[in-house]
Amino acid sequence: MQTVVLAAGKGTRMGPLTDTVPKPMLPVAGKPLVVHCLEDAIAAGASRLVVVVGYEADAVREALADRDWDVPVTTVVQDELRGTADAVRTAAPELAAEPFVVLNGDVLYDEASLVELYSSGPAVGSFRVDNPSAYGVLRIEDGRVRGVEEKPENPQSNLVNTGAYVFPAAALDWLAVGESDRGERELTDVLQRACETDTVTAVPFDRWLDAGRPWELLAANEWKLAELDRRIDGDVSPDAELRGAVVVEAGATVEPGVVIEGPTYVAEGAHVGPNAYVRGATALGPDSRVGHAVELKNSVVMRDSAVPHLTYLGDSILGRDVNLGAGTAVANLRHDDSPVKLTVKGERVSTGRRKFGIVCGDGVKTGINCTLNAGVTLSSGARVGPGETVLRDR
Ligand code: TTP
Repeated sequence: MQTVVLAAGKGTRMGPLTDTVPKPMLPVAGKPLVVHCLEDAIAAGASRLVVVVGYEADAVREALADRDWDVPVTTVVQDELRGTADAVRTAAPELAAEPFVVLNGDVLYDEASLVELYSSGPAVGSFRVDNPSAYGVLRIEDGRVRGVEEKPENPQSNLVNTGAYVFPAAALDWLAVGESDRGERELTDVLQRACETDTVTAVPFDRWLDAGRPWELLAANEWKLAELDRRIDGDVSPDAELRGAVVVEAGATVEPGVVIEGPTYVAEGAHVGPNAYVRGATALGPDSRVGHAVELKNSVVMRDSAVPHLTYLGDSILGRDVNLGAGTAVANLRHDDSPVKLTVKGERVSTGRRKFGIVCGDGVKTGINCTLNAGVTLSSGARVGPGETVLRDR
């Protein structure tokens, strides 16, 4: 079935990681997030893909053009982020007058459920959550979806909208919806019309992850790293030990004395060791560096970043071109054991994780012997002086 993938958003909640890199391009187990979405859609039955790009459009377009796809993939540019219905409207000239699927490009869906969606008539993917009030909740009566209520105080069910839809061909004429209360043209208004004219079913998803905030990027990496098969194409010293599902890409180097536990992904050009301890689930980006006496665990280190000596880094995300000075220590656990909080658009929000370290935007540099507290975000380009203890964002 023809498929529209929405990937134009700015990803402000993912800041500072999206200061220069669009969210669809953030790395998940060695591939951009949106590439997982496209690959899964093709595996599930997408016959052609139209990807709507907007924020930092060229980066997404180039990354998609660089790959070989089994089905035609085109991109269209949404010049202003007017909402999800407007995004699909931008793609409409590329679509045939046939039913179509819409997927959010920043969401991971489980494969079997996606296959089920592709074999359905008009449908919306649903996912069961404990806190439905934080989502769009599906209103279901007599087995039919009747609509979506955004963040209701008294949710009628705990089945939420996954942002995965099958629309009838007629929906191509319904995309010019008015603005919602939050000033956007929303696809849920198009779904509402489909519910009024067709039988729309809810397709239950076994697994679903909306990668909107930094700890969800970590979760996305955990998900996709866990699916890796061991593959060693790089230059690995016989005196290094690789345990379990470890991928070392061609052009990567692993020096003597290194222990890497899977699931871990080491991209081309990355250099690990000597004498480093890398624990899963970890993704090391292209040309990154992990040096002597570094322990690294459950983290994402993006391209050109370095953790060169004597450092502990756990449950953290480093953007591009970050350098952690020798002796930098990152806390990832509170003494009261409560979930670590992180700042999202100016508000402290629980990550729901007992263990979470730090988020560093691109180009951050820390001096020697710094201590960075759990839940600290360092803005792109931030500097931390030698010996400093950072308890709050900067
Ligand atoms: P959102 O999650 O609403 O927006 P976002 O991804 O930019 O994130 P944030 O709120 O942190 O800024 O978007 C849902 C999906 O729809 C996402 O895949 C981006 C896409 N989208 C568009 O393609 N065009 C649009 O105009 C909007 C609003 C979203």
